[in-house]
Amino acid sequence: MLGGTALMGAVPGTLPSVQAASTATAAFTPDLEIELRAVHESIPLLPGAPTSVWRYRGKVLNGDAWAVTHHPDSPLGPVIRVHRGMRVRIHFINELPQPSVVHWHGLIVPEAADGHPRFAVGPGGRYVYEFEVINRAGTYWFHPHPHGMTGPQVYAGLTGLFIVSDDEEQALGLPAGERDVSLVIQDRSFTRDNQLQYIGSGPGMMGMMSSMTGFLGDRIHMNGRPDYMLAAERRPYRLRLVNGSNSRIYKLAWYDGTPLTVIGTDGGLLAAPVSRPYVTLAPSERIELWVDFSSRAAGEELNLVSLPFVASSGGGMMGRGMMGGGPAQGSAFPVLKVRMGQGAAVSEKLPGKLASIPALRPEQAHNLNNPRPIRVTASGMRWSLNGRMFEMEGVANDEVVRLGTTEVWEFINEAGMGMMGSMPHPMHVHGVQFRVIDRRAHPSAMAAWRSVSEGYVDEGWKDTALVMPGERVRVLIRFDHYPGLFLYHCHTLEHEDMGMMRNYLIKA
Ligand SMILES: [Cu+2]
Repeated sequence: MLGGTALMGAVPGTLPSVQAASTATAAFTPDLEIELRAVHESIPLLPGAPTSVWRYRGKVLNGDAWAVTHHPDSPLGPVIRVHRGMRVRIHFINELPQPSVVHWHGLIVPEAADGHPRFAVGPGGRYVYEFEVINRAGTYWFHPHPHGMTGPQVYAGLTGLFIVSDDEEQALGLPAGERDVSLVIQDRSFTRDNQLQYIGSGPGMMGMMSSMTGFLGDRIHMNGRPDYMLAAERRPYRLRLVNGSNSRIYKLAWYDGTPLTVIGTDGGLLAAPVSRPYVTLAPSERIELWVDFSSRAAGEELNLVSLPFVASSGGGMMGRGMMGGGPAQGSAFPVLKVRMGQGAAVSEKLPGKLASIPALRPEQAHNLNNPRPIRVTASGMRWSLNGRMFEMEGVANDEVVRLGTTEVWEFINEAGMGMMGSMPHPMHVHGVQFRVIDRRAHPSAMAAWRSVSEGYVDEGWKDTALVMPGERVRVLIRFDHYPGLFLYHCHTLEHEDMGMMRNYLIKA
């Protein structure tokens, strides 16, 4: 049921033996203990019949009750809030009719707690996650990661946030409480009887298309709701934007052209704020904005939109939005409405320096002049990496890194699929936060690249880098925490489910 466990291409004798954790460890003393259930529920989302969803329900067993909150009337999972240094134990209970496992996206946790698909538990199964929060303050999230079923499970509603704070961040006095708003952006399509419509990768023409382009819905949900509106005071806000969509990339901008002030990326706050005309946000990426609503008029309405962009090079058949009937990748549409309140305007200053970012220089890499290539390839009608598909425990000789070393990896997106041309692929690496060194676009793909590149925010720590058609992205990664078998993959969930994922081994 969980796929093969063949050791094809494995490095003999190097696979670590990891005890799948079904019970708590006596030696681990948690500061926060949570129960997290994946359940089936019916929720009223649209007028008429309720919508059947799968969702996470969280509950604090031991620790501060404020650490877990739920969005009202939403299928979105809980927001878990922790402080850096806390030790967390999470009891996952799978009440779904199929296997699942939880990945803590962006968090650096031990191998057994990372949500590798080989640790998926079946219906009724349990898994205990134990880890210390060593990440910087930032916006992280969690979602299922069972092999071949991540796309449909996330789409059904299984998504939650994991927000980390730390002393340095709290000393900044950034907007807090009601003015610290997390926003999960997802696209969805519905059947006529209000049920979520999903075309996963599978047999037939539609399945084949979905496995190539990824699933694209026809309406935007914010924090799980189709009708979300942010009622804001005329004061500065901290907006944490999370792209929780299966495949859709957003090019986010204020409709009136106001530039965006970016203060954070996947791995936390930037050293200093940066300004962008728009931000490009691929599946699983996060961007934190500081938005000053104090200059807005009482009652004014603001619109955050996704601007059009060129999503493919080559034939460009993917431009037609065949999947789910939704607008094509790169189409324009409204994303979020913000309405100003009637209260008095209050201005605040954004600090010019936000965080001290640990130095990581390309010269520290042992392979600066010989980057490890991660090449997007097409194997038949499926996307693959370096010509290989996912193998549950398979890891090749060139997928082994040494604990304590720094490397340059180069994501290379030059392959096309005939009429489909080539496509954007957001590349995610588990077990690390990395820095983007540079990006280069092939002359034949400049139209696509130029249509999004001003929205890249590479100044901070990342765990996912969008690689556009014809683009090469070099990233700098230090493997300095936990040894073990971790994943790297495309975060277009239909690509990942079809095998655009590989293990890599951090060898102690
Ligand atoms: Cu992909």
